[in-house]
Amino acid sequence: MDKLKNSSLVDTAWGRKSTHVPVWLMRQAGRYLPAYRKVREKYDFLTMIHEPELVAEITLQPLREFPLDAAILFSDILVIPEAAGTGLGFSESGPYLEKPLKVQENMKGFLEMPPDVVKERLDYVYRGIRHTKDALNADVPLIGFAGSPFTLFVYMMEGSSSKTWSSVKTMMYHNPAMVHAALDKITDMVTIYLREKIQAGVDAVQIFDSWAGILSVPAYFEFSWVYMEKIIRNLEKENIPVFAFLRNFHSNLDKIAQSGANVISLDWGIDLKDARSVMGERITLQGNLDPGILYGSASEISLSATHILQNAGERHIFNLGHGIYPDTPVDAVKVLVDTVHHFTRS
Ligand code: 1CP
Repeated sequence: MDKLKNSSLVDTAWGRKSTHVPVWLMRQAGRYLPAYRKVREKYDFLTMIHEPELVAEITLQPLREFPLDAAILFSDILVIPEAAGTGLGFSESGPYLEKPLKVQENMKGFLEMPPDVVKERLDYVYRGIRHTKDALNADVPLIGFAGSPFTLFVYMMEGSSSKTWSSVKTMMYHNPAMVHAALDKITDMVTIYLREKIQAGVDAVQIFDSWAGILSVPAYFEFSWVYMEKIIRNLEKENIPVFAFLRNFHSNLDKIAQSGANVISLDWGIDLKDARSVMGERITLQGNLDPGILYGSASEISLSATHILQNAGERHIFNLGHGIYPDTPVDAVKVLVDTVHHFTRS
């Protein structure tokens, strides 16, 4: 495994000068790519994330199409719940957990579980990382990731996406002590998991708080952000950049900027100029193109991307505000990556 050579992504994350604005895309490995769909015809999703050779292959696919500045490991945030005994299935409408924690006995079993089950049971992920690093050019960093404790808790309680999140909210507002006990356990699991991923070779980690936006502002700080901060602190000594992605949460960004994360990734609900003005210059911002703009014309894509590039400030990693949609035209992604790479600040 070669050591990572000069990377614009890692440099920008640490606030060092870089020759260009780095760009990668959330869900860059996925269904919009014909090469992905071809593999997917042969294997189901769960087999694909469990097989290290397939993980490496799919992680590399988008880099063969576009000169992206990072690879993100092909995997899923739901591997932690699976390792914690919830079971993981995949249907037409997406992934689901077979034994959600809203069932009392399942919660009891979970709270008694040692957090280091994520070491052995997720060995296939760490093997996938080693395979991928062997196949990846030495100048392209590999991003590892996990779901935030709250986002994982939401899936673990409900079993799948929900409109009202009634199981989660009922427990939050009736038995907050139990919610905090579960969040503490997930925080320990995520910490151990990310340390193992770093050990296996990832060059940066992103924590996905995809369900941040379902909470009120005070509830967000009580049930999610404290645990994000704890993980960020736990990873301080690892000496690799930590990214935090918050979906649909744009409040108290001055406080969010103080967490110790190197990079805060935001969705398109806020202009990065506004985010920058409250967060200051000493943090890297990532984002935040509406993935729906990739349905637009080449000139619209360039114009929208340039607006973001001009407003984000020096410390900026270009990305979408959330994952790329499965029916995105491949040519639109080419236009986007080219626009970012040709941009020079005036
Ligand atoms: O082929 C298929 O049908 C599978 C689709 C798919 C893919 C390609 C899923 C199911 N997961 C993934 C890969 C994935 N998931 C990656 C790979 C690396 C990359 O970005 O290229 C990553 C980082 C994730 C992370 C993930 N999974 C998140 C956090 C990011 C986000 O989108 O907010 C979440 C919430 C999940 C759960 C999940 N897995 C898959 C789906 C469709 C979902 C969403 C379920 C739902 O809430 O309805």
